[in-house]
Amino acid sequence: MATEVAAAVLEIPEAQEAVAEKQPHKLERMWTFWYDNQSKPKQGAAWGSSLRKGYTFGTVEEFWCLYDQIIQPSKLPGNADFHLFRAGVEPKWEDPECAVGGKWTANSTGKANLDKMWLESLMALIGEQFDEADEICGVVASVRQRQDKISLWTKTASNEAVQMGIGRKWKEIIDFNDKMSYNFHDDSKRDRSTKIRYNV
Ligand code: MGP
Repeated sequence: MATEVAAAVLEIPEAQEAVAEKQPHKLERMWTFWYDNQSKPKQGAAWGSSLRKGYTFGTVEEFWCLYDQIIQPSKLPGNADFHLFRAGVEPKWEDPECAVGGKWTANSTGKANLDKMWLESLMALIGEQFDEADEICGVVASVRQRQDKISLWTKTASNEAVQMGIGRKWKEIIDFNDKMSYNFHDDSKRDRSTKIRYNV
């Protein structure tokens, strides 16, 4: 019986469409949400001890389901971070994929702007909008007393041409009109007031 139905479905174009519509839309790669709430740090706790791994997904449908359920970065407490990273890559300088990398940072001009830049970035990542997609490690939304921000982590900091290409593209995607700067994680490890290596 099942084979008959399957055969019928295969012969009727409308039925084929209906079946196709029910299939989840697979993404090019898998992605993982992470969350770090450092609003009440435990005394003496090492950096990363409050970092939590969230859901991993691989379809458009799962993405929207998760996006609808997680709160927006604008609602996060101070000193919290939201991350979306390629599955298998941890949002840490110590991860082998990030070790010689760096990040572009866009300071937010307000909470609504933070949410908008976050969503645009998520869609750009899962939709593989960057030519140098393999260079992208992930994106982080950070709520800070001084100024909220979004950072795009990339893999090979020393490759200026690639990073400039990514920076320009990201700026366009999030519709960012201010200057955006790039830092090497290696510099951040050494010194908190990190050097700006590139600008777009
Ligand atoms: P941050 O939160 O990335 O910078 O790093 P921010 O937001 O400019 O600084 P803040 O003070 O406003 O939060 C802040 C500090 O956290 C760094 O100086 C490091 O001490 C530590 N840190 C951050 N990251 C992303 C890492 C990491 O990946 N690994 C380690 N070991 N420490 C980190």
